[in-house]
Amino acid sequence: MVSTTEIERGLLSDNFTIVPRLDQPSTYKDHQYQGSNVQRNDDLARTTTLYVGNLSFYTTEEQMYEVFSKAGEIKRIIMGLSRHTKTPCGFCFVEYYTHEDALNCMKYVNGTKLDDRIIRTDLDPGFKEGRQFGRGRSGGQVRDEYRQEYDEGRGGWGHMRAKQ
Ligand code: GTA
Repeated sequence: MVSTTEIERGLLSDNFTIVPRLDQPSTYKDHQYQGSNVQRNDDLARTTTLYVGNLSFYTTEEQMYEVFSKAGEIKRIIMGLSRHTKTPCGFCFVEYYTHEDALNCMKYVNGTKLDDRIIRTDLDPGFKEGRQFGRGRSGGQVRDEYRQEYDEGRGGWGHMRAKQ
């Protein structure tokens, strides 16, 4: 049974599936991460960094500060940029000062709406220079290469669909 609170907090995606276990890291693994699985789990258990996805290309750093400071004091925000144009491409990394604040963000900010989009946060083992750039062929995120639906906030059609 879906509660009103879940709908109000934006925990439901457009097709009404409940986003599961919002306070847990996803199964995402960065294929460029250099350490072992043990090291990665250790990093995640202490991390102060979150990856934030499903952002509109038009959402500003100022808006992010406003939303993410609800979970704790922010150390820095690193905007995700197109490798080619160096313009925002729909993700960012948020660093807090404490692990507890990062966990609070997973609990209370993950799944809420920003610019009418449900944002997804994921605990991240830590930012390294270069990770701020999209890895898709078009310069943006890989997921936007394969996207089949039109998404106005993320540049319209996915790159491969646009080429068809
Ligand atoms: N902590 O969930 C995440 C996450 N994501 C999605 C990206 N990053 C993340 N970090 C955390 N959690 O620093 C980070 C990356 C990098 C930056 C940009 O954001 O570590 P990217 O999105 O451009 O590239 O990264 P990434 O992450 O290397 O892409 P990946 O994992 O290959 O693919 C993303 C999605 O694209 C897949 O889940 C899938 O839905 C789709 N996809 C990929 N390949 C295919 C394919 N062949 N066919 C169909 N769909 C595909």
